[in-house]
Amino acid sequence: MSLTDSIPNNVDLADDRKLLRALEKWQPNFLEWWRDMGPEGFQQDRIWLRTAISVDAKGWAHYDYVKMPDYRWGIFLTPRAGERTIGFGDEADRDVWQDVPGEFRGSLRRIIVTQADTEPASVEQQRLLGKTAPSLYDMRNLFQVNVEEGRHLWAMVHLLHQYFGRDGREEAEALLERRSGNADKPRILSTFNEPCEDWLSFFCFTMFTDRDGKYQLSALSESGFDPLARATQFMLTEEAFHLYVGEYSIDRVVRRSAEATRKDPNGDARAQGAIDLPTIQKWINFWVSSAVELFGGEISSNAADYFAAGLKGRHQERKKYTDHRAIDAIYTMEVLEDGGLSRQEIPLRNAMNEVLRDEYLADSARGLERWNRTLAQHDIAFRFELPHRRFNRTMGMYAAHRFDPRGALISEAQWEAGKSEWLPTPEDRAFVQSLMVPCLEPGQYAGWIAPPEKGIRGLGVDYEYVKFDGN
Ligand code: BYC
Ligand code: FE
Ligand code: FE
Repeated sequence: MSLTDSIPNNVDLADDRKLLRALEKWQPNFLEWWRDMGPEGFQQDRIWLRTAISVDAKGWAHYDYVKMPDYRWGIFLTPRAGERTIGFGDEADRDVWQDVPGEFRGSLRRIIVTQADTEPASVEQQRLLGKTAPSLYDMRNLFQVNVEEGRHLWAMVHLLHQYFGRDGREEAEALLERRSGNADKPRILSTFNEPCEDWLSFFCFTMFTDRDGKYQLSALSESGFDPLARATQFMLTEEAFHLYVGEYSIDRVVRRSAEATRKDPNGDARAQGAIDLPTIQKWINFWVSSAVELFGGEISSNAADYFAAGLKGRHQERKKYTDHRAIDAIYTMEVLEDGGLSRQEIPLRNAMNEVLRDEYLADSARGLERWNRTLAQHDIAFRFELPHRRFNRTMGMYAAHRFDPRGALISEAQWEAGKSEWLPTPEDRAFVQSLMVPCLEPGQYAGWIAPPEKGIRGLGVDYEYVKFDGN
């Protein structure tokens, strides 16, 4: 099979010898990275997976059993809809760029590398989870997410190779060399160095960290650099499933927790082998507060520069906004002053990280409401609360002080007294870990999670999503 066959694409790879050669050199290194740092075990098993094969909205994906190293990681750009102009910033209304403008080369490279780095990082973080999968259905979903994050890496590496010359090729190599959580060569962004060692963490990751992905990709899909806009637009089609895995799987955990709470004479879900609701809340607090950091500083000249240059817009910039220049507009935020919080007006362009974080938090809150409806249906009084954006920060202007989950300024002593109520303790982690036993018969589900109501694409919940014929 020729390389052009093994890389499904709509970027005319076969006609671009130089690009083809560059990707040909990178591909074996990617595969080596996948074998070393991708899902441990299961590489010779057949997984029922979705593969992107075109950009046709009605039929872009193919579903079949595939061994993960044989997955066909492709390169797809959403087709251009007519002539496009830059949607925002100082360059608004000019033609979009088909090549990298010299003056923005450094910024663009940095944005693309940062985006790219998160994709393999997440695969590394999740690489041991297959061993404790609560069902074949869940295992398949994990691997589906993993191979697609691999494709997202390909999408960004394609841009680096095609538009950034030698620098781009070097960055593409470096993306395979950094390692999540490694002290000497860590991944770029904080959350992507956090361990993700249990399935509740995986579901929180896909709910909250992949959701940062959704909003960052959405902001980049507005970009004046057309190839980036089109690449990220297509990535968003895959992203929807990752978010579904997070939101729906947590709903299943919540359902089981609610049932167990009702069933136990003392209302103790743990005694019934389920995860109790306060523990789930702690996981939410941890992963939300970690994901919130990924939006960058509240007041950011980087963000202002990216917006001014037309590189990174707002979520649904073209659809939702009318003032695309945002020159005179202001954003009011609470800043720390004289040991307290006070409202301050910030030039909107410098607050673009905060604008995106607002969208993110509102969307996350919607997810919590859904789980709260599940609790209400089970006659449980407990309600999940989204932690405040100021809670548990290590970066940005709120990092200098302590805040409780509702955003109130508290002392170090209050923080020390409260934190074991708010965040996972070693005991909580040990408990959740104790539930992580593999459950690998078709149709069987671990006791801490309710089975899904339906399987993937009309298949049953008892379908053999993974065939163990490799080991
Ligand atoms: N960790 O002006 P500031 C996804 C750095 S997720 C470490 O505050 P800026 C996915 C920053 O680089 C989406 N460092 O921030 C999800 C800067 O460094 P320098 C990923 C951080 O630049 C799940 C300094 O702090 N995509 O796709 O406006 C599975 C101050 O910069 C962090 C993107 O992120 C952090 N959390 O905004 C798989 C899109 N935050 O200049 C995949 C591309 C900030 O001092 N990235 N810093 O060296 C960007 O647009 C921006 O770089 C950021 C940061 C939004 C990340
Ligand atoms: Fe991704
Ligand atoms: Fe994702």
